[in-house]
Amino acid sequence: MRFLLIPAVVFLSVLMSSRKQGNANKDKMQLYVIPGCPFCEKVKRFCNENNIEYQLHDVTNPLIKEEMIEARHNDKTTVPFAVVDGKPMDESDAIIAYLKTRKG
Ligand SMILES: N[C@@H](CCC(=O)N[C@@H](CS)C(=O)NCC(=O)O)C(=O)O
Repeated sequence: MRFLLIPAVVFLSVLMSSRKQGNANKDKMQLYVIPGCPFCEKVKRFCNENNIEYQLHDVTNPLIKEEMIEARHNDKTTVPFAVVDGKPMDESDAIIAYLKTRKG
């Protein structure tokens, strides 16, 4: 019986920790960028200076670009594009303005 119990406990704790990780990533701001884009850099700099976590996605990868187009529900392809608190947002100044409102 003990032989079954230990692997079961290990399996469950790994499962729980991977779920926590999944939720953390979902809550994190998702930031779609292209390398060298000054507007993207502005948003990244603001986040870095204010300890706001984000997950970067490079839309020079066609699959990532497709994912961004699906997420934003409009015809725009400009970056930066972000999903913050579940909300799709574009325009660097608008993204920063929104982040300022949730800093508390
Ligand atoms: N006003 C926008 C400008 C964004 C912008 O022009 N981004 C360029 C890259 S630096 C872009 O996405 N160009 C590709 C395109 O227009 O599809 C902002 O502040 O976010």
